[in-house]
Amino acid sequence: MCGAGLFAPALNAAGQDTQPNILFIMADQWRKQAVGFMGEDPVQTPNLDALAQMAVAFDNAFSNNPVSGPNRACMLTGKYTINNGAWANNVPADPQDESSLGRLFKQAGYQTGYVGKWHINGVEDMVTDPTRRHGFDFWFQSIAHNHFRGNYYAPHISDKRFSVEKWGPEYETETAIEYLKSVGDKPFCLVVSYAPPHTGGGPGFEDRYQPGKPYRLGYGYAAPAQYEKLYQDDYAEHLIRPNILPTGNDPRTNCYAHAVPGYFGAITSIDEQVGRLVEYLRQSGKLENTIIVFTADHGEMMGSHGLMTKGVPFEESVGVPMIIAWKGKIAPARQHCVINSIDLLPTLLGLAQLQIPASTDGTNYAPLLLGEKFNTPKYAFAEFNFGGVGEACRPWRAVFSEDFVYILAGECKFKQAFAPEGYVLFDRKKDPYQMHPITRSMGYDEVIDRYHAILKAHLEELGDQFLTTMWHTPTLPSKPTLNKENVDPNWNDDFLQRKQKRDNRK
Ligand SMILES: [Ca+2]
Repeated sequence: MCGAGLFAPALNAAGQDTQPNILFIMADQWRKQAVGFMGEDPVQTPNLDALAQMAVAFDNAFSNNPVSGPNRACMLTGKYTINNGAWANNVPADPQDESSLGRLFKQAGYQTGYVGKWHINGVEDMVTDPTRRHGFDFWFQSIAHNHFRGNYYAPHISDKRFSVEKWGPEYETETAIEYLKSVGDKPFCLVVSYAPPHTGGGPGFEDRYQPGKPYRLGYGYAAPAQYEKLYQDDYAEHLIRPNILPTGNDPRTNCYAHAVPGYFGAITSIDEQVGRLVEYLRQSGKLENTIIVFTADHGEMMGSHGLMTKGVPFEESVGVPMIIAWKGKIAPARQHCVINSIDLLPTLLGLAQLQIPASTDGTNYAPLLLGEKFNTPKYAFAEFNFGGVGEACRPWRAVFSEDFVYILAGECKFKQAFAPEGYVLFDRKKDPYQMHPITRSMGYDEVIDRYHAILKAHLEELGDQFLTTMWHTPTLPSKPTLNKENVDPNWNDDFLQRKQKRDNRK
């Protein structure tokens, strides 16, 4: 408990003198199916299962833009891609954005901290310039995906990056707990952003490869041995989802089986670290006054439809875990309504009774979480343009409800699922594995028309010119139309030139 005089700005709209703390935990490439209580993947997450017992856990949470940088920008700003500027990996989100998690809680008098992977500061993601940290004061950034020997940048320790020989999630959790000890009784907003279960490289990955990519040892899915041992079944023989395309046991071609121990092992290891964080809050007496979020930037296909990683509109790629806990305040429940990554920011502001900027696109779900009257959104949206700058444009736009997903796609590698006109509908309840694409004259024409109109209206409202510039366009643009140009207009051109030079040397 703190006296209001210590941090008068922390008084919220209701005049409360104690603000709830925020612990925002995210992982990279963690699909929603890979949480134990969901009953889908054969994965062990006892700590998240326990967290869900004191939380609202959303079954239908969707990444807005299922690739790293873009969806991190969506989560932290509460804005759609078109409005936050991060349209591909390595394109910076506007560091001055007025709608930004760290900045808004700092302005409200919170101690703000960020531990782990960032990836929204463009090509030079190591954030040496404090004005580019979106309001986070304590800065402990992990760089790239060397999960067993992480590279870190922490200006209070060194002005240069340094590496630490330890499993990243474990080290970062220790760092986060040290930070929590340092804030004392002041309200905090801390993001802990784990880089696994995303693929990685460096020490510990020597015998790994990323299925679906050209055979190259030294990069792939991995976790400390004790966690991988939990998942040594012959997954090539026992497909974990019916929509996986079996490709045999050859490690050079197998879509997923050789990735399972590393992927699920990393998940179980992070689950243990989430447990440590929650336990610290419990022991320090802060659990009842801390809102805990667990989510991910996007999912992982893991062999479904013959695909790995993300970037596509299928359930495994866009579906993310979303657990929001506030012990004693939020009644535990499983929620089936749709929710997007951009809704987290306004929801946290709503729970803390802080003002939500007018420019925020997301919806405040706080009333739903607190059992108050709430007009539940019926639709969630997702999009994709590029993976990284300079990569092929594979754009699509999608609208989700609890019942259906309707997708429009331009040029993309999964086009076999689509009608020649570039659309597809899936019945999410009857066909959860999306093995039966629906096009016209299959009894769903009214639904197709209705969802097309909803998606079109959404794109028009945003000023997204997808329908005219990307859908059915032989020459795709080098970048999508944005309402908010990023603050370094030359940054991306410079990157493209450097990439071109590198490619020419190969
Ligand atoms: Ca990612």
